[in-house]
Amino acid sequence: MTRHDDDKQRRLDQYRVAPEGELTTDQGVRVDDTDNSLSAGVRGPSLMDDFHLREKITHFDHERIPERVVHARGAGAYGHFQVYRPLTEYTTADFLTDPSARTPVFVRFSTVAGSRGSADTVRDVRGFATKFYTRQGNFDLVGNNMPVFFIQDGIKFPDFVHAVKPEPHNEIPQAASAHDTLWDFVRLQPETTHMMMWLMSDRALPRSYAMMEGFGVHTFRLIDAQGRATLVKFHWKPLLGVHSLDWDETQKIAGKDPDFNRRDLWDSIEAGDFPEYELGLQFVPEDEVLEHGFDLLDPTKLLPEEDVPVVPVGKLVLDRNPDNFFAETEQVAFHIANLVPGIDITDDPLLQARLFSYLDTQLLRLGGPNFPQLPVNQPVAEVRNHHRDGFHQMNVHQGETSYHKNSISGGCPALAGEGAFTHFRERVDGEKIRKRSETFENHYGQATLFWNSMAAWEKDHIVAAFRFELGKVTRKEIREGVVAHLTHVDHDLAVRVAEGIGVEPPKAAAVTNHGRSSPALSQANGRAGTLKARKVAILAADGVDSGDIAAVSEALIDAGATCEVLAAKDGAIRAANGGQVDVTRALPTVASVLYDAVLIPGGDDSVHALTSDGDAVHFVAEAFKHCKAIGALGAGAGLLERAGLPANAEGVVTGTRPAGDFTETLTTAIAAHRHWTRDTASIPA
Ligand code: HDE
Repeated sequence: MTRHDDDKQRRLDQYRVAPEGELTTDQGVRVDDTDNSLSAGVRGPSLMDDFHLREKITHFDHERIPERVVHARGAGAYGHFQVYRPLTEYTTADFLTDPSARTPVFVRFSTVAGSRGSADTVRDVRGFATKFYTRQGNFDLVGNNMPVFFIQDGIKFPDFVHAVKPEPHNEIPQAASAHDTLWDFVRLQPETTHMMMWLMSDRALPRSYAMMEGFGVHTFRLIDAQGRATLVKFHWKPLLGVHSLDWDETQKIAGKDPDFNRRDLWDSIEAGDFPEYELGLQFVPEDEVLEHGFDLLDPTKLLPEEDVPVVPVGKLVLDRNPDNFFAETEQVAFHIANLVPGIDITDDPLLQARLFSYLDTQLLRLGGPNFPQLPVNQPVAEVRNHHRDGFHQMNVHQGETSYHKNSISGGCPALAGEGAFTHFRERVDGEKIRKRSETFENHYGQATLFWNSMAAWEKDHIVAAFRFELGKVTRKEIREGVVAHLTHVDHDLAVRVAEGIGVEPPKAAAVTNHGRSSPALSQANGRAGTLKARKVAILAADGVDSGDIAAVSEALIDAGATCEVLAAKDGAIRAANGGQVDVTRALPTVASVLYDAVLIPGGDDSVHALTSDGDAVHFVAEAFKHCKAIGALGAGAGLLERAGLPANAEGVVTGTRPAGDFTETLTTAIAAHRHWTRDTASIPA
């Protein structure tokens, strides 16, 4: 609280007239009716005298602020970060050198292309922006869930964003990259190829924000107490592992629950299943900037973990939902130039343009230069400077001086001494020139690396994604142009894509595949899954074996899952033993795409009813199509049969007793996330 806040509080307490909790105008005048306008007679015209009506409507008219030009759709959460050990050999940043410091953070996840009201599960990059409220000031790590970017130089950003956003003549399509202008951009801009491989991969369809990685993308610098720099790449590694949705599923979720990822984040935090990530760093000596087969200043390249390990240095926990979406998640203002002593930038030309853009965009979006005073943007470190006035100034500055140097206020605020932010002392010289560095060439090598690193099912998904996206492109020459790029990535990839989109498959490879791979890039090699944050649907009807439900759900809940009993109608159903089972949700209000797994308990009458319920049959068939674990006990197998599903397929678990083997096998099958190898949608080679 500032002195001004204290004074205000005292004034209010002293003179308080409206008993607490009563409705007032913005001027503090008590209001006794906010449902009926002041009018001349009960059926007469409304009157200008009604200052409450006018104030209420005027405020409402001005409720919206411009949405972010990119990353408009987002969800945020508070939490904390703690470093494992002092990283003093690399940096002076307090939050990275003091393991006892629990640094508060605010994280905003987002999609890039869609408008604020668009669906969460579209094919897109996800933003992963973290504001660390450190004792030395705010540090913002404004990253994405993919380690590379579409372009190398920030001057191309407006071109790229115009191409990916809905087309300007009819504003179609919303939050989708499957359209002519994006792919026209791609085919004329070979540097996008690597990122397009990521965008066509399952990384663009995260199961939840808690199950995706984050990356700083650019190379940054850590600066030690002697002013020496180490190049660094930032990574967030989710403790739940990296898992994705099925493409067909994402499109259906977009209709069934457009807030799917946002809701998951909110619900997980409310349930105490806090999303957790490790911060991982890749350290590279300053003089090795060109020693890893590419230029570390080029943001279209990644540093394979097999070449330079990602060292886990600390943990991020998201444990508190915001109180008000607008005040916090919408008004949070990230800026890549929010740096603290011990962390600095590099000359990556994409990063350099961002240094300008983020401050500029906040001035428009948040209406003036005082947005750092908004509660979500305020540092925990004290702010003292000569910035004054401007729109929405919240501070009542005291005293006569607002300039440096002054003698009237004793020279305050004084210049900071040791420990102040100092820019890395870097030698810079060169001709004034507009030219891409030759070290930024080779736009295909790492796209090939990514392709080579994928499991067979991941490759299938990438091919299917290219076919879907290019299949929506109306101009054949654009399709051909993209296939021509893909021939530089991998011949087989180019042929498979071409065959699906009516383009002549290339006869010969443009280049020989270099054969290198980076196993860490494949989700197949990721951290083993758990049941934490998994949702299991239990399909039931009158006559269900309540013992099956109780025993299996207890085991699954113990392992971290949430279980919901779904029946044709809400309320309760009758159990086979005469008891009652509470229904969590009515089947028609949900869909299998909103769950990770399905359990069909036994009970002849229950299963009989389910087999004649189209919703239930579709539910289990769709869960199978999306490669989810399905468990069926006793008569429950009858529903599998009715849906025409093989009871012996991978991830399908049947049994007679809700114990031992059955429960364990089902738990393992759910923890595996999906059984992609049984993917019925996989396309012909
Ligand atoms: Fe951003 N970006 N960006 N960006 N970006 C914005 O800032 C921009 C880039 C990223 O949740 C905007 O406050 C330019 C790379 C995230 O509030 C804007 C360039 C990466 C978020 C902007 C880039 C990002 C933004 C829109 C090329 C990954 C959401 C509203 C030079 C490393 C932050 C805003 C949030 C938001 C500009 C490239 C990530 C317009 C000019 C590369 C996660 O300032």
